[in-house]
Amino acid sequence: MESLDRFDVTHLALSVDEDDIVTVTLNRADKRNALNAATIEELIDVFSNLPRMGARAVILRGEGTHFCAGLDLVEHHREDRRPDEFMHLCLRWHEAFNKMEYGGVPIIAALKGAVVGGGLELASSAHIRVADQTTYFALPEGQRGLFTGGGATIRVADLVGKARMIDMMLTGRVYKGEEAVNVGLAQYLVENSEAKALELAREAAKHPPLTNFAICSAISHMQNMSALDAAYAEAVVAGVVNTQPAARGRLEAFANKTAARVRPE
Ligand code: 1HE
Repeated sequence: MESLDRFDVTHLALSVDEDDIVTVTLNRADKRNALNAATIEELIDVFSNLPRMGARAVILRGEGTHFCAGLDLVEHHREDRRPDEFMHLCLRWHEAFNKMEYGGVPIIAALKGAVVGGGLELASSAHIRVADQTTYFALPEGQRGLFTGGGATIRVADLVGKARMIDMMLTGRVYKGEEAVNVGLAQYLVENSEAKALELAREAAKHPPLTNFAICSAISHMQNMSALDAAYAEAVVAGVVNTQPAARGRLEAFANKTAARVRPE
């Protein structure tokens, strides 16, 4: 893939491995990776460009012991923003997170420690969430006198349902461990979330990019449509993806009985 040198980042750290799997690290450990306005701009830049630069999958992680403490509350306090200023800031958050969710490249969030407030909004924009035993999820906006502004009303409500989200916001309820998996906040609970995220990324990266593009954009788009339009859009996407040259060899292998069969472990 293209070199990552083109990115001018200070709050994020970027690296790529030999399989074109990119690791995006939230790099403000001393601030528990709180999301200031500058970090959001870096996320927009990175996730607007990574898909067309040839990234096959992305691991999203945090430096230090916490994934992300959400909105930079100190910056927000210092800036003393007007309503219109904060609204515009939220639109930048949405820009970043929409680039992630709809960008067409699998993003796997390797979680640990706090995944709270805007940190949960960020994590819920990834396609897969992997938690470890230290990971906990919360929406502490209520206790800060705030409201979610980075898409939680859409994505967190999608993951856990409206009633649980309202409970999290009204009562400060914290989810962790198996319970977090059971309510849909994470898909995996493991000893080492970063190792597992990399394993999952390698698995996903074996697919043709066009197939992953469909999985990591079309499903989200279709959820925004009526069932009738979604069915039509699905047929169009499948028309393109399911006839791609990259699928032919795989179909031939199945027909020749050389391809792996689908079996439980
Ligand atoms: C921060 C932030 C932050 C830490 N903004 N600076 N999110 C929250 O309500 C969560 C707020 N944070 C915490 O509850 C705790 O910091 C943690 C549980 C995440 C970590 O605790 P701990 O004991 O490891 O760290 P700490 O001592 O609290 O903080 C260490 C430093 O990180 C300290 O800075 P320092 O300069 O005094 O060393 C903290 O100020 C800084 N820090 N979290 C700014 N969030 C689009 S709307 C979204 C709305 C929301 O996200 S609201 C939820 C906000």
